[in-house]
Amino acid sequence: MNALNDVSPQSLRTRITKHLTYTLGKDKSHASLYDWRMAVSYSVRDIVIEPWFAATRKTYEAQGKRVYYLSLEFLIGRILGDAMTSLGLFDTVREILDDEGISLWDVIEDEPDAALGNGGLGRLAACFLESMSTLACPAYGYGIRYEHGLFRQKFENGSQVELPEDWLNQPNPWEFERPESRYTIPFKGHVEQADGKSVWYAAETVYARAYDMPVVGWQGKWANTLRLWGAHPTEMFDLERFNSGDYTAAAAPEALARTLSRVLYPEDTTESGKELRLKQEYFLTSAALQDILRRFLSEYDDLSLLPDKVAIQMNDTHPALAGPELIRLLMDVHGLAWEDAKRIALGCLNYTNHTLLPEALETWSTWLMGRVLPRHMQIIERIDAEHQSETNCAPDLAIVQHDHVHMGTLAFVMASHVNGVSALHTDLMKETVFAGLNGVYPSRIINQTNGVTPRRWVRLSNPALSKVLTDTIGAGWESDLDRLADLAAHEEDHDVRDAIGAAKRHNKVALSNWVGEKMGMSLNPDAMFDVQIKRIHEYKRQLMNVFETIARWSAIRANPQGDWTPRVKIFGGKAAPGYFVAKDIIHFINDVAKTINNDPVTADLLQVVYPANYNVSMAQRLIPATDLSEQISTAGKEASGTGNMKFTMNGALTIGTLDGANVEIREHVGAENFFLFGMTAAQVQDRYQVTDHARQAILASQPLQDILQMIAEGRFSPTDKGRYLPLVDAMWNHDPFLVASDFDSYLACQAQVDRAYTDADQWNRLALRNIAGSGFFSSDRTIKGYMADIWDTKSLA
Ligand code: GL9
Repeated sequence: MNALNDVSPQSLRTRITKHLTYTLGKDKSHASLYDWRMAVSYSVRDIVIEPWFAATRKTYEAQGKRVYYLSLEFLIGRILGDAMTSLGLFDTVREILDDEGISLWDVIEDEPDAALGNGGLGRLAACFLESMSTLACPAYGYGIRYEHGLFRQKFENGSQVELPEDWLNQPNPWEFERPESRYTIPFKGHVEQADGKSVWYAAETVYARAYDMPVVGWQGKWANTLRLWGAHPTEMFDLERFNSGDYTAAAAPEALARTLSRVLYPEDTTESGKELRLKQEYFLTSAALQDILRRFLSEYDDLSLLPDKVAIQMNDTHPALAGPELIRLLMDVHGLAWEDAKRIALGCLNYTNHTLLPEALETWSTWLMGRVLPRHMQIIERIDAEHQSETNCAPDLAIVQHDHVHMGTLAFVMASHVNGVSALHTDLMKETVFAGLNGVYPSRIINQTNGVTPRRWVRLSNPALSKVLTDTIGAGWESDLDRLADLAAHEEDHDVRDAIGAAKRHNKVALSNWVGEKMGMSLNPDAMFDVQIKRIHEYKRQLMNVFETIARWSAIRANPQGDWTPRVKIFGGKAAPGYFVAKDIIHFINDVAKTINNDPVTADLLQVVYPANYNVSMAQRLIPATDLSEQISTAGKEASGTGNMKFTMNGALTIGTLDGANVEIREHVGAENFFLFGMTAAQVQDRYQVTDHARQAILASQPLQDILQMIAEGRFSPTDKGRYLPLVDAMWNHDPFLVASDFDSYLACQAQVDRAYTDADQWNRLALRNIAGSGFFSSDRTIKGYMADIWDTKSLA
């Protein structure tokens, strides 16, 4: 059944008017942009319902396996544009709104971003949900309905300031609240043994209430559910206290319960170690598993069948309590024996690792774990004891070490499959952090290179390029991205190369207009747009990019009449609120931007732009308008990257290191179409053996010495000349991510990029080859890999 069969423009028009009238209670003459957006959203949502129901029906009929994707983060972004794209309703809705004098783009932009994630890990989960629907893979996403998503970023005198994000301050038209789907989540208290059974007497409880969002796939043929849990009090409002005038105390239990789903932790690749975070992790995990078991038992009565019907994916270690929790539910609630419970749990569970950075690997003190989840602490200890005795492993492979539970080890031991997210990352997992576990559980680690959905990241965000693609290779590439390879046959066609260049130029003009409106800067759309957008982190080396910007600025000033390639350097990204080095980097970028943008000598040749509050919607604007994609992390540190893939699909060329998925991107697009620089992961390891690597590299690089000198002199902070002395000192003496050691190689590579850009036709040719080679990076390919190698599930298309 195709959802679009009965969507005529007239019926959609009627639907929108009806929702405006009866759902919003507004007359057209008084309807605000918000009212229109809600009416359009409800109308589009209506159309998703039929494939959504049909998918549920087919899934029950097929009696097949369902996939459950457990993630503390889903970075969805705006939904309306994506849903209209999938359903092919863009033009119809635009015409309807045009007739009312309403701009479709204004309506789309009125929607708040659903920012229930920090960065790549959360956005990957969102792309996966969309691909699972496109592939008709029966699946549920399980997450938390954070009232406040990732903070809003603003700059005050160049420094990051965090403001609360408030997307649920208004109704969310995409969700269905399910008050009847509710589970009790216990915390704390103590465990007693009775008749050989363990009984956990919890001291606190909250309810997890389900909120469902349909996730529609390409062309509306299938829709899965994203089920987000909101925390609600189990204790009723205390009327007696209220009546006696103690209003605050009367509301206290309710407020306390709700804190569980109040905010997303803004940490990215660092560990927070907070009790509330542990409770959030358990809240999601327990609610999801109770829901999974309820659904299973509504269809089957033999729990030993669970691994045949249920595949659970743990997105990083955040839901790693799924192991002990599933064992607990199977034993304490459903009466299974330990051996059976453990075997069944292991058969269902899988774990994806997303980072090797040691500071990001979660641990919880046994004291905290034992206090918040006393029954789980017992189960973890038993899993650990058996793990150690069965594998006879070294003590450093234990789950509990030095009074801390190592969640990576727990997830690994309780998973059928453990996967990395790029070929290099998976190899490094086996060689480094998970070498020992790989030894005792051989062949458990496999690779599934990340991907991104081309529906949102090309078709929706880049209509100009999408038209060129369809005109050139025909329709259908959106759901069969390998077809982009057909572009290669058109490489010699001047018109196709021109069309690709014209689409890029169109997007750059649109971005320039937006920057003009938002920041009052006027950009030169003929300059090369050089973009680095991602979380601000030392290992991602935004600093190296700023240093190159300074070198460029100095060089132009020394010879303003030289043969320069004009560039616009664009940065975007947030720093974790407690990551002070990253916040200094933000301040520094803004100070450098201010200095350079106020220099009339370089004005036509170099501009630096850092729009505040980078998010999914901003990425959708920036990526299609990018000529050069900066993927410059220290080799071995970026597990995969996914922005790198989005840029490639949109015809940007990459300057990058052999890190994460860059390695595979380069293989797919061809080495001659990729600007490579820097040390390999192996060379990085060797370099760390040199104790004064930074000092040596700086002394060998005149440009770097000059840059550090300018910074130390206060050229970018004239009102506070010493502001960046600590940064300069850290460069000479620490430089943990080898900016200095890779700098000259980066500088030389950037000069190569400049030369390449002067030949516009050749650049378009390289862009074409990048697009043609990007088909592999569709998340459809990734999900097919998970279905075949990990979940053992079939498409119900
Ligand atoms: C990350 C990795 O750092 C990225 O390289 C990877 O592409 C994504 C998705 O696999 O996962 N791991 C991680 O903790 N984050 C990632 O982006 N951080 C955030 O999501 C903020």
